[in-house]
Amino acid sequence: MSVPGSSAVLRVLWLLSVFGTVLPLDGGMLFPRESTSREVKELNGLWDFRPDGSLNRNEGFEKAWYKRRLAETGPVIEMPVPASYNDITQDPTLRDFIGWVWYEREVFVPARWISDEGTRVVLRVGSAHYYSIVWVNGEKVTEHEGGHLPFEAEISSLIRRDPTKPCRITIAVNNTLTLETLPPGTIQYMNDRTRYPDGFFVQNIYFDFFNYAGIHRPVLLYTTPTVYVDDIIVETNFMDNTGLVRYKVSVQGAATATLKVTLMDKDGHCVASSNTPSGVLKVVDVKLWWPYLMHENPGYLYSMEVRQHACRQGSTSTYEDVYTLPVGIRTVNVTKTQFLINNKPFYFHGVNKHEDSDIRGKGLDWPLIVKDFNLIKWLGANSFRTSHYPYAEEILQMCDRHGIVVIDECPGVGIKDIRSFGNASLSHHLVVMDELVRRDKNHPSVVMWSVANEPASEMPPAEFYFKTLIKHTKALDHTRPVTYITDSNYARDKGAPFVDVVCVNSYFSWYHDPGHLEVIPIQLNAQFENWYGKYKKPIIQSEYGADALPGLHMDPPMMFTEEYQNALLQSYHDVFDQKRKQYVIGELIWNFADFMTAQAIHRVVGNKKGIFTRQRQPKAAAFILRRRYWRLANETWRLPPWTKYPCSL
Ligand code: BDP
Repeated sequence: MSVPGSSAVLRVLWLLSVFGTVLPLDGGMLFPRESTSREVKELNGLWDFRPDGSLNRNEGFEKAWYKRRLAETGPVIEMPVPASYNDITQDPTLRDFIGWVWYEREVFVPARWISDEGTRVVLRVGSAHYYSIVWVNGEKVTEHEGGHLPFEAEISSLIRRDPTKPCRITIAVNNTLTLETLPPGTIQYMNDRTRYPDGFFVQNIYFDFFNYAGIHRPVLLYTTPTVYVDDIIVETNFMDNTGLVRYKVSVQGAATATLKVTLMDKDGHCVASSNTPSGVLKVVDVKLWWPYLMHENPGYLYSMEVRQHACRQGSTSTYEDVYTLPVGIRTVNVTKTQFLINNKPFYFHGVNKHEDSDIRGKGLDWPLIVKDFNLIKWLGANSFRTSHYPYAEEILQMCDRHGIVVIDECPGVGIKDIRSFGNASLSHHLVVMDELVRRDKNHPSVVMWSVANEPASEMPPAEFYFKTLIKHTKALDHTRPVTYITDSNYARDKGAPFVDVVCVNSYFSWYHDPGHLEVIPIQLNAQFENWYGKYKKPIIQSEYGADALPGLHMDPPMMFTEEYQNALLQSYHDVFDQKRKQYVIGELIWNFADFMTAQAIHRVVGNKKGIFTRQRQPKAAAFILRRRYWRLANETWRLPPWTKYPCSL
C-alpha cells in the first residue's frame, strides 16, 4: 500500500523505493486508443454464428470449421457482437446451451495497414465467456481462458500473406465451467435413461447469476508502429501542494528508443515533462483526483502523453508512437479504523452491480452504462464493487472521469468445493489476478482488489490459498489494499488474517430468520463486534438486502414486498449509523438492479434484490437509499452549493 500521508519520511522513501508494480505477463494490454500513430477499427455488429449441437460438442474441431467460411460448413444465424447469445433468439436450447459456439466475420483491412511494413496490426477481444480460440484466415492466432478480461494477438504477417483476401476472423467460445475454472462449476451427466434423454447433462454452478456467454465486449483491430509503447505504469502520491507521478514506460520492438513524456492538465497545458523511460514527474499546485461528492471537482484527470521515437535494428526508418493515458493523482491508505483517500476518511456509500440487462445479457451496451452512471449519481452513491468479476474497462474509465470509487473484483465467485482449492485452481487464480492488475492498475477509481466472493473460507485449504493469493496480489501492486468478501463466521474464517479490510456479506432476516426483522439489530451488532474484536481491521458491509417484487405491497411488511425491503434496509442502517463512527467504513447494497439467474425454486425470473428493476426503474427502496446517501455525503463533507444536492430529500 502507499505510504501514510502524515509521514514525510515515509513519503521520501516512497520516492526512492523500487517500482512496486511487477507485471509477469507478456505485453501491457494498454486500452486501444487512437492517436496520430494508432488507428482503431471496431468490428462490432452482426457476425455469423453457429452453436456446435453435436453430442460431444466437438464437430467444429473434427470438421475444422475454421478452415472455410462458417456458412459453407452448415447453417448460420446473425449474432450481434457485443452481446450474450443466450437471450437473442426464441430457442431455449440456445439460451441454455453449454459447449462451443462459433462466431465468424470477414473484414477488409485498410490497404495501408497491409502495405506498410512499419505497421503492426493487432486483433483484440474485450472479453468472451469463457474459453476462446481465435483463427484468422484459418490459422490459429491465440487462445484465452477466462470470461472477463481482454486478450489479443498480433496478426500483421498473417494478413500480409495474401493482401487480396478479406481477413476472416473465427472465434470459438466455450462456456463450460469446471472445478478449475474461475468461476468454478461442474458438469453432471445424467445416465439414468428412465429419467433423462440420451446425452443429457447439466452445468452446475455455485454462484447466483445467469452464466451468460458469448463475445461480451468489443472486438477490434488496432495498429501501432512496429516499435511501440507497450505498457505504462503510474503510481501517484503528493506532498503538500506537489503531485508526484512515478511512471515507467516499456517499449517493444527496438533496443533503444527516445521518449518524451508530457503530463498535461485538463486544459492541455504541460505541467511536467521528462525524457526518460521511468522517473517521477512533479506537479506544482496539484489538482488531486477526488471521489464524487467529496470535492467540487471530482474525478480530475491529467493526460500523460508518451511520445516515442526509435529506429529498428538494421533499418534506417524511424518510428514514432504516441499514447495518451489519463492519470488521476491520489493516494489510498488503510488504518485500523479508516479508509483514507488523499489522507481523508472515505466512507463507501454505494452499490453492488452486475453486468446484466434484458436481451443483451452481459454484452457491453453504452445506453445502459450511461443510464447506470446517471442512476448512481442520482442516488448519491460514491462507489461500487464489480461483483463478481471484472467489468468492461470502458466502465472503469467512466468511474475515473466521474469520481466513482471501485472495489475491483476478480471472478473468484463460488469457490465452494474443496477440489477448487487445489494447485491447478490456485495457479489459474494467480494468472487471473496478473491479468486483472495488468489491465486496471492505472485507474485512479480502483482503490482495492477483491480476490474472491464468499469462498468456503472456513475449509482448511483456504488458509494457504488466500495467503498465497493475497501475497501475490500485493506483490503485483503495493499501492492498493487487498480483500476478499466473506460470508463465513469470524471464528472459522481462514483467510481474514491476510486481508487489509474485512468485507462481510450478511442476510439477516432473509436467508437467516426469514421474516424476523427484529433480529437485525442484535445480529448485525454482534457481527461487527466479533469481526472487529478479532481482527482490528476496518469493516465494509459488502452485501445486505432483500428481494422485492415491484408493486407488491403488505403492511405489516412481509417478505418479497417493497415494504419489507425498506424495513430491512432501515434496520441495517440504524446499526451502520452507530458503527460508522467507530470502524465500519462502508455499506454496499445488494443489489443496484434486479438481475437474471439460473432457474431455481427460490428465484422468480431472476434475483429481485435490486433497488431498481432490471429495466432501471426505482423501487421504493431506491428513495430510501437516495435520502440516506445524500445525507451521508452531506454530513461528511457539508456539501456546498456546487453539489446539486436535492433539497427536497
Ligand atoms: C450473496 C451472493 C450474491 C447473491 C446474493 C443473493 O454473494 O451473489 O446474489 O447472496 O442470494 O451471498 O441474493
